Amino acid sequence: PAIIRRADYRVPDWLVPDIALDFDLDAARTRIWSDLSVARNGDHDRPLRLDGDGLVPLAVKVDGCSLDETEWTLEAGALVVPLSGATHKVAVLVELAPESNSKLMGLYASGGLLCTQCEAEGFRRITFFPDRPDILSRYSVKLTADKARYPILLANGDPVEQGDLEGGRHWAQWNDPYPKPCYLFALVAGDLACNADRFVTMSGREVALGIWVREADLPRTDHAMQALKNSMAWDERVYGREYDLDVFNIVAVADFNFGAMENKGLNIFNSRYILADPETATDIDYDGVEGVVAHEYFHNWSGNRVTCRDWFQLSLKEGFTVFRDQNFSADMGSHAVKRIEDVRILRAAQFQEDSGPLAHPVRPESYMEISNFYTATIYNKGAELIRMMALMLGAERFRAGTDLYFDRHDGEAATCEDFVRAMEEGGEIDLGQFRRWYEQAGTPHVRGLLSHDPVSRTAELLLEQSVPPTPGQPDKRPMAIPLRVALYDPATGSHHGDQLLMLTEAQQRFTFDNFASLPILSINRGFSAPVIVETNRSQADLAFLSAHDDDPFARYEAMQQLMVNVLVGQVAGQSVDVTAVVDAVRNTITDPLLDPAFVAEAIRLPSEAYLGDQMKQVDPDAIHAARDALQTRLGADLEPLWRDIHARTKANAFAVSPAAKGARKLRNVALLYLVASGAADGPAIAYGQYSDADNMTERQSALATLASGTSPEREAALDIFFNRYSDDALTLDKWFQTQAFAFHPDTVELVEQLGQHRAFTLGNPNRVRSLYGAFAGNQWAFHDKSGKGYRLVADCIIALDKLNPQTAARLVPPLGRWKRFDEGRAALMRAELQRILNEPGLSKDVTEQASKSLE
Ligand code: B3K
Ligand code: ZN
Repeated sequence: PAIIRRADYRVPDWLVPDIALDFDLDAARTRIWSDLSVARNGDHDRPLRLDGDGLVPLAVKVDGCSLDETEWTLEAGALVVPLSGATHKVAVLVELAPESNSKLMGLYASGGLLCTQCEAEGFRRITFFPDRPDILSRYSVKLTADKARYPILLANGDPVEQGDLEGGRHWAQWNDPYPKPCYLFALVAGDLACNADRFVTMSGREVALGIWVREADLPRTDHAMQALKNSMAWDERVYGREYDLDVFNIVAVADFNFGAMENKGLNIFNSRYILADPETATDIDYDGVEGVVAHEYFHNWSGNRVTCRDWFQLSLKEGFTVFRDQNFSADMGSHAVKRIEDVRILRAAQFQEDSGPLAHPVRPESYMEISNFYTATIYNKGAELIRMMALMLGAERFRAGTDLYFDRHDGEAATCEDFVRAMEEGGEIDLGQFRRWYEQAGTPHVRGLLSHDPVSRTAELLLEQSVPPTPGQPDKRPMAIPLRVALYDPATGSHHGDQLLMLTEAQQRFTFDNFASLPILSINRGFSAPVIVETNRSQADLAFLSAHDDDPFARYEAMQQLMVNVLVGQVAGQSVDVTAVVDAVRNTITDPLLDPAFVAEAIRLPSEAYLGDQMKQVDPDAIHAARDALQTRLGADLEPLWRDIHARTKANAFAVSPAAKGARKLRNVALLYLVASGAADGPAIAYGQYSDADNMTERQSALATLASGTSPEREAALDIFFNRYSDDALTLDKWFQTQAFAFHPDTVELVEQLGQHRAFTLGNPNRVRSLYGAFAGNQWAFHDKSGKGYRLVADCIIALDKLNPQTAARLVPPLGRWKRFDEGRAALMRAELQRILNEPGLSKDVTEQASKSLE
């Protein structure tokens, strides 16, 4: 497949200021007339080239006259029409069969609905069009369909008119006054019920809000609606940005390749990010709904009003919008806990990506298939870049920068460089060296060595940085790294203030006056930079910080590092002192001043994958054994405390408040330790929690705890869960996921059986991710040294690629981490990648991921 390069960007040959679309909708046969007004862009004689993917033009007209088949050509799917003048009208008729579109890109059917997904390149599967984000057009869309089957007809923008037709058909006309790239086009037709509400913007405009779902799901939409209204108010308050159409609609669909899509005025969501009620949604699900609703809403400005010039600029909208949704969620709940959660995700997904064969810069230089670049690097590392700029600028200048960005580029297709320049000008700061964050892949390593000179009573911090080589980038230059630090005086137990150090050289020294003795280093507070920090801090220093650091992230981090040191030491066969960890956990759970949600985060053991990341070579079995043993030890040593917490956090009635969520989080961790302790009544207590719970958070957590054991309660709870939710696809996903994630000795065999289960299907991406996605994230099971885990995932990739290449490609990266494992495992992983690549007719999506993964 061809490689697309950022350096090859050229302005479009033809612009399309206006497009009128006329859909005659039907699941088996949809006919679409598109009418484009096209304008030659610049002085050239090149023909009009309209991208198409799997389309056949049934009729082509130029300025009202039909062309015969000699007057246009099809080149690599694209319709090429020579034109003589400066402007023309071009009309094309195509026909589609949405019900047989299993890729879920373009126009497809999901559970009786017809809906679309266009980002990144799905519009070319609907009609012939220059499918690139720097072509902005005004859309007018007419939808016609059978009224009984498709009573609701929605598209972007504002509704204009509608009417009935003979033969039980009806139509609706929608116009979107804001020029937009075609990836933001959307339509939905179906039998949908509406949760209707309203919002009055800061300038007094009334907006009709609608969340559209199947009738039966209506009671599960209130949380999403509240999140939407909160988001609208937040963007006005924090960024001064208000909504700009008369209606804002969200539709939930069951079959969706990812989370949701920010189509102008008509967001389309994976139903798992809309539907929530206590019976079926965990607190994590509730937070997911809130965060994704906000994310898609915020795109209205960061993505839609200001869009991307080309797909290499994807992080312009995604990094910034993730940053915005993270801060929104923090404002809705706890800043400390949200930051810990976000860093955990960054480390789990992005750090792994950045250290493997698929590492790429936040602004990539090339791709084969753009769908493969909706990555943790573009999204989460991209958000960290914005966060660093916001930190360096300070709140006021950052706002001046974003105001300038939105005002200067409103209605345009912009670049990452445009954003950085707006930050520089609005924020009056030089970001010259900082731009390397967009260019260089790889997670920077920072070493911090603190020393003390009793004569001058000064402390000196020596900081060294290096960025590891990544594919295509063997040599790296130093980055501009903002590090928040504080030095604790062990005598007083306090520090002299938090400072922002800018590390810009490969090696740099910072001195601090007035220290009678060696202070304790608190570094990268708040996770001010997305880097890996190594220090010469002792276990005692970490224990001190785990009890006293006034930056909650640094406090959490000290605790985690304390645990990492013990576990990594054990895996390496060293004799290590576990009591420091036991003491630190005891201190944390008995500190009455701490937020229970924070406590729950701090006392959780680092994941097996994270522990693997700290080692030269990952030893999945040794890691599992060490972590399991420490969990048992903590469980047993602190057993009365876990019992007490578990009993004390039992609520009388369900609420979604931050306090209630925090209590549940802590209760679930207490249950985990209590069961891990080996106490005879552990499984019975877990089963009791499962049976008594009035909410999914406690029920699912109890199920997960049981699923990792071999008690009789395990089977009982899994059966009850299956029978209770077998009609509810979203909830049944949890049944698959819980088993795929479990630390059970037979997980590989269980996953193999679940892949054959009557309730399993490759047709639904959520179901695939619940089973194989979750399993590939279960380090111990997936990396079973038999290689069976690798084979299961490769089999799934091969089968799924024939239906849905985008979702198949997302399962490839775990197999690409072979360099991190022993030779035996590495050979097995490589063999599976090779087997995938040998498959005839493999998609571009999977080809790119698998071939890069083998390098
Ligand atoms: N912009 C979409 C993602 C589209 C993914 C296409 N493969 C959702 C989001 O980031 O908000
Ligand atoms: Zn997004």
